[in-house]
Parts: sequence; structure tokens; C-alpha cells
Amino acid sequence: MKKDNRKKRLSIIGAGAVGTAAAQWAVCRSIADTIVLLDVVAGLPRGKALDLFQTSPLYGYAGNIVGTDDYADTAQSDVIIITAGLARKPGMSRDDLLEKNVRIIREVTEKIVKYSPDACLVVVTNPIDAMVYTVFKVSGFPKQQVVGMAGVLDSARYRTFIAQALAVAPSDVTALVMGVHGDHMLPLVRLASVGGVPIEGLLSKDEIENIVRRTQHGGAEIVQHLKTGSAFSAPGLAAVEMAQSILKDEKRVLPCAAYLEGEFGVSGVFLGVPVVLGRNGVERILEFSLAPNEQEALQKSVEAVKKQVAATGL
Ligand code: TXD
Repeated sequence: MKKDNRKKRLSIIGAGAVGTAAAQWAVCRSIADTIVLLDVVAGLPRGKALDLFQTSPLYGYAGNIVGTDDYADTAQSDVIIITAGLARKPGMSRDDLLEKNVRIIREVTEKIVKYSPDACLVVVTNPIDAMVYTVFKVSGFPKQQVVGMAGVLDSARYRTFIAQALAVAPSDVTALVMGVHGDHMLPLVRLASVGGVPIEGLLSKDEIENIVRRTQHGGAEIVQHLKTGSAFSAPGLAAVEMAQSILKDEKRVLPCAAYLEGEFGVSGVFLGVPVVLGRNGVERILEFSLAPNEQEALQKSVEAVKKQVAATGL
């Protein structure tokens, strides 16, 4: 295959906690020649980008880092990570949040597509399954170019807890979380393994149940500790893992929110499923047979996502 030597541009919309972490991980992994950090609050991305740029001599990143509030600076991006939006504040319902973030995501999408009609869009903003649907509808992009980040993070949490319980290297744990990013997510037990050995033979039923429950509430556990914000390091790296696979055409198999048209018996919504991520975005969805209890659990995810999508009014 011919190597693609064109300079790569990654833009990150929203210079908050997750956007900044993503920019840092993108620098560490040198995944693009130019990294653009954009926010509505003009000084914020400028200051953060400059600070990050000054790590270059220490870290050895040789690319450019731009902080801006001008979408023209994102032009010709190959990948755009969208983290812009509000987090839930006390007294705010999920529906309130959804309505506000739909408005923000709609505006952001209209602006980015004008400058980067060929970009792959990696959506991070919550409620993720509705926001990625919003980006898809507003952009008018082919389904391959729009993907949501949740499964990579949820699976990383799942793998961490399994590794901890078994005192083994986390990178040797293979485990998949499918479905919605919420209480009804589906950490698959049957397919979880360490070095090829199924965890069901290594951990008790109770231990596995606790791990599954902790994974499903992994975000809330961190919010409880932080009080004023939510997780950012692992979410930032999870988004970068996806961006890297696209930018470098790695064909990684990662759980992502992809638009389904019949796969797993589901149509017309984005849902967390294993996909092959490469230069063209979602290049393939890896469909496989679910056990009846897994299919039933996935159905709960679908119902939760459909409710969210209906609330977007799109
Ligand atoms: O698994 C996942 N998908 C998630 C999602 C994991 C972690 C965080 N998740 C969600 O990502 C979270 O619930 C939020 O909806 C987003 C971003 O989280 P973050 O913690 O980074 O929020 P911040 O720190 O509040 O940052 C949001 C930034 C902030 O700087 C705003 O000024 C900016 O978004 N913002 C905008 N930028 C550009 N354009 C517009 N219109 C805009 N509105 C706000």
C-alpha cells in the first residue's frame, strides 16, 4: 500500500478539561503535524496551546500547536475531536443538558464542516449517543466519517478493574463494552480474557458482577471524588487513541459509537459496537452473534439511546 505522507492536522473543539488532555496526549504521541485547540472563550485555547507548545523542546514534539477561537484555523483538518459543551450542574436535568448541548453541537458542527468537508469527526460531548447523532444529522457527512467516543473509555475502565482483581498487566486484558454510554452499557463478560484465558474461569461470579457494576458507574465514581468536574485524562487519551487510528490508518479494532443500519439487529441510531478505524473513519463494523442475555441487555441500551435521540428533535 502506498504510504500517505501528507501533513496531518488534528483539531480539538473545546479547550476544557477533556480537550486539553486530548491535546496533551496528541503531543505525547505525535499523531499530527498541527494540533489546533479551539474554544469560544478566546484566551483559553491561546494560553493552553502556548503552554503546551513550550513543552516541545522538553518532549521532542516537532509539530505546530495553535490556540484559537477562529474556525478558519481548523481548515483542512483530517480529524476533529469535539469536546465543546456544558457539563451537568446541580439542579440541571439530563434533558436540560441535552437541549443546551444540542444547540452548542449544532453550531460547532455547522462551522467545522464549512472548513473541513472531508474530516472524520470524533464526538466526545455528553450525552454522547445523542450528540454524535446530532453531528451526523447536521453535518450531512457519510456515516463512516462520524463516530462517538465512549466504548474505548468504558472498556479501559473495565480492563483496569479486571487487571486489578487479577494482579496482571492491564495491557494483557482484552475486554469489550458495547451499547449506550450510561447505566445500560454492556460490559461483555463472556468475551473478557487475560492473555487469551477467559476471566469467567479466574474470577468468582460476585467478583465479576462487582467489576461490571463499577464499570457501568465508572464516570460517576470519579465525579463523586472530584465534586466539581468529571474525568478527563482517560477520556482525552481514549479520543486520541481513536484519532490516531484514523490519522495513521492503523485499522485498530476499537469499541465506538457507530451508526447502525441493521447490525446487531439495530437501525437508525449510534450505538457502541466494535469497529475498524482507519483512514476513512469507520471502515467496518465487526458484527458477531450475541448470546440471548447479551442481546436482551443491548436492547435496553437501544431503548435508552432512542429516548435521547428523540429529545434532540432531529
Ligand atoms: O466518554 C465520554 N464521551 C465522556 C464525555 C467522558 C468525559 C467527558 N464527557 C463530556 O465531554 C462531558 O460531559 C462534556 O459534555 C464534554 C467536555 O467535558 P469537559 O470536562 O472537558 O468540560 P469542560 O471542562 O467544561 O470544557 C468544555 C469546553 C469549555 O472550555 C467551554 O468554553 C467550551 O467547551 N465550549 C465551547 N467551545 C466551542 N464552541 C462552543 N459553542 C462552546 N461552548 C462551550
